[in-house]
Amino acid sequence: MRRLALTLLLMAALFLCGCSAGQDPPGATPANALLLGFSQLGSESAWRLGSTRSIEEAAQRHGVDLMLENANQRQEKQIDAIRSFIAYRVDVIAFSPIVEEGWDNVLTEAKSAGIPVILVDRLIDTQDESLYAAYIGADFYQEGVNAGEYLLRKADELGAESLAIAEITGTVDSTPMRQRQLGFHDTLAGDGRFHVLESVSGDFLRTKGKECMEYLLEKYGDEIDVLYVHNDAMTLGALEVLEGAGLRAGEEVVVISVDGEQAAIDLLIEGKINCVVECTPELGDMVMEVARKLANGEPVDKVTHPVEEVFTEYDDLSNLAPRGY
Ligand code: GYE
Repeated sequence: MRRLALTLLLMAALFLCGCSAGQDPPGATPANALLLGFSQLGSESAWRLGSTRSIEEAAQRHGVDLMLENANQRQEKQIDAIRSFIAYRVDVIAFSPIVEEGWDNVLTEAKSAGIPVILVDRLIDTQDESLYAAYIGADFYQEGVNAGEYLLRKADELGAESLAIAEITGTVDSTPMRQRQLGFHDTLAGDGRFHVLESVSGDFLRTKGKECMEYLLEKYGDEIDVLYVHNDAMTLGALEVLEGAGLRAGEEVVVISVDGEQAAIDLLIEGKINCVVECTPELGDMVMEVARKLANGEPVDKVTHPVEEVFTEYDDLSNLAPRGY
């Protein structure tokens, strides 16, 4: 009798969740799925929105259960999110660190709890490399080199003897800001044709890119020959100001941007931007693959860079596929 009641109960439960034993309902992650905690740093740009979407879609594709927290540009909120993932005992933690410093304590806690950590998109500055298992993200130094190499070619084509550069950087102390700056400056160093008027931070935000451009234009006026901007969002803001001042972007001012979002590619084709260095937000699949290996105790590569391109005014972009971000 007891057995019959149990069987009936089980059948009712299976009926209610609409599935048969051993199968999961379509679209649901299996009960024993890998649980990944991901702390996104914010929503500051189309790139960042593309990054969040890439992680969400890849988690679905790979049957990974995702706990996603958005820190709205605040490091303390990222640290809180990582602590909550540890308390929840997720299988793997991934996060995009807003700045490089200040992670040792919370990552030591993750290490003590035996939870592997993946750095996504940006790096951290630490003496203890064992605090993270893997980094998946761009080679930002190379992106800066790519921007510099384009400018060398442009200067040659123009036959320019002297070019004054204004730089709008990303978030101070973040990896892309530091490395995009370094790669660019190193590439031009020693070539007497170039000098940097000033570098100001626009925090990767369109509104701040606009403010920076207002400041630069007021201070340097038409002295500015080249504008190097660390992301497309800030470039879009800066272009509003240049155009408002009657300056022809792409002609009177050479504009170099980074990311490769659709809006920037459209402006490159229109001739208002001269060079867009690609940085892809499509890291989701790589993150899920590495998370799976870590959860299984398998070895992983410490560093994985996606393949990235450079788009310039010298290229035929008529067949470029839609960017998706
Ligand atoms: O270039 C920018 C975003 O970390 C690579 O962050 C990322 C940068 C990207 O806000 O648009």
